[in-house]
Amino acid sequence: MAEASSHAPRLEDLLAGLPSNWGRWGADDEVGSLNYLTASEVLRGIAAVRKGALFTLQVPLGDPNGDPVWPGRTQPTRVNLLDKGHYLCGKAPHFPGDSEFADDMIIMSLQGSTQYDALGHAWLGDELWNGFDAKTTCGRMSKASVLPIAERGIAGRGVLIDMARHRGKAALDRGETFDHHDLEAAAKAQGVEICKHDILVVRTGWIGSFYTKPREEFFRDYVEPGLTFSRELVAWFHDREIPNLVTDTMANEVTVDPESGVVLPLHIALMRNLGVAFTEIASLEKLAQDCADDGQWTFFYVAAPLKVVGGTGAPVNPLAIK
Ligand code: UVW
Repeated sequence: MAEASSHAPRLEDLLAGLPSNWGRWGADDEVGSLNYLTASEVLRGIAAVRKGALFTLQVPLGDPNGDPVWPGRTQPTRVNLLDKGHYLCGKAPHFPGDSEFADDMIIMSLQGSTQYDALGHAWLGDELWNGFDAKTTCGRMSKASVLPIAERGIAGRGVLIDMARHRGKAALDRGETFDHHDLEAAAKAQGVEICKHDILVVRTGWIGSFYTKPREEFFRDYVEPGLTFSRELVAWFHDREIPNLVTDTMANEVTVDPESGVVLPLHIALMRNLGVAFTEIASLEKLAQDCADDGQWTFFYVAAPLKVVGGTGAPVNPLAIK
């Protein structure tokens, strides 16, 4: 994976003077911009449902052919603990009535599938979201873990911006960037508006390409396409009060900001400072095709990651209901 240039500015300098939501929902808040998703926003989401079509947005987990996992993180490993073979070998428990069972377990990075990041997953200096001490991450996250997000759940109006389709590509290229102007232009071309408090779902085609490209090619010198940092982009997210950013990439932003050379600055500017919830590795191909077919780019988005105590993130299978 590409690393930050030695000439890259310090993030603290790059982000100086930009908006922050720390304290906005109280000193103890651990769910950040999800607070924008009030009951009326849930009803606005439900009002987007037109035909009752369901789309599940998680990628398959534990695929024997490999999962799209950030380089350096381990592939999910699912292991059978009990199956018919155990019964054939006489190594399975016998239950009165003779019923038989299969059991298994999975070992995985909590960021190793479609997932919600905890707001405390990325920090700067000694502080995470809302000013919590970075030492609260030691051992397990005792502040701004994924648990409060999981306890809360997420529901609202989702809007899909298909950046790949807008640029006439199956998938954006390695390192290809876009910003809020591009999001607005794509929305206009799609005939949809990105409204205040919308759950912003952006398709790049990148995770889709994992399933069509040779794996060595997909992972070579790993650099993802994605949103790119600018001060105006951060202000745009702040003004629109975007609660949740969902993309079909592993990190929701271009891996290395081409202007500054900083790695993943939006994890700090949006997640840590504004409290925007990040949902990554979403599977958007079927939803995007349906939206292109019927011209309806909005839907009821609903999700709840697993309630992992102290987790830095947790797998999720969001639903888009049109
Ligand atoms: C990285 O940490 C690289 O990305 P994510 O937000 O998936 O955890």
